[in-house]
Amino acid sequence: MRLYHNSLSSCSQKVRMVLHEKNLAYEDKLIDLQKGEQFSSEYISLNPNAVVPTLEDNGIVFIESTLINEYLDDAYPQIPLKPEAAADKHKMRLLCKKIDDALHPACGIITYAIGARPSLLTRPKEEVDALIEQIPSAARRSIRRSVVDNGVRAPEFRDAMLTHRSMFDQANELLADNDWLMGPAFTLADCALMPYVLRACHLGQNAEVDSRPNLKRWFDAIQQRPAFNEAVTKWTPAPLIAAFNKAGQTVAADIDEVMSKLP
Ligand SMILES: N[C@@H](CCC(=O)N[C@@H](CS)C(=O)NCC(=O)O)C(=O)O
Repeated sequence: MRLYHNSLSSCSQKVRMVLHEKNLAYEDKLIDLQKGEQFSSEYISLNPNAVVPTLEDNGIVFIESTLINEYLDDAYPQIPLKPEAAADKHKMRLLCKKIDDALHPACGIITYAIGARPSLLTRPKEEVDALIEQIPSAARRSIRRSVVDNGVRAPEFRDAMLTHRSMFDQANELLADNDWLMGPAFTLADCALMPYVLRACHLGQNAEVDSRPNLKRWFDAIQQRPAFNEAVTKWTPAPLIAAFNKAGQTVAADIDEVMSKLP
């Protein structure tokens, strides 16, 4: 099995978490997103969306992190990470779909607006423009431009923060009577949400987690799992996280102002 991934990418963290929870061995190939390695013709022939992760198993290529995790759970069922009942599986998939459809793009926005922007602004504008120009989807290109140009004052930023808040509220409720999102058992849904809670903290938004006690308890518990260390901690570059956190402190007052405005 070979995983094409990036150390900090949320979707890569989510797949690595499942691989380690299931004790599955894999080779890995790092894709440097800041250098634009995702746009190489060799990589695009594996993943036409020019995003990580991509998994190769038995000569077959799998893309889309949620579907990769479903594949892993079906192909390697020894340590199951899905609930048993069909209706519970649907409930889990609905939550994973919401994370993919709403939270993932919102996370890209807050990551670029807070964390990645300061270093992008030190690079020649033509170089950054050329990088953005290669994003295959016009909608994603336009959001990326807006966020790199305007940071937390980009019109997309406020909505992205509100999406995080509403998703974190939903998780906090689900966790009121349960250790894990789908009940007493740890599932793919926990692996799916974890990277976004982690990213909010890396970007200095810890208050979004600390103010939701059930979510905080869940996040503390997931960080104690051996798989978290293998899938996340070992891949997390401390200097970059320190820079993200500092960037979060620098724009804290701007974020407060943007978030306090009426819609
Ligand atoms: N729906 C895709 C999304 C993958 C995705 O957006 N990956 C990001 C990193 S988390 C990426 O590769 N971005 C490349 C870029 O920003 O150019 C999945 O779940 O695999």
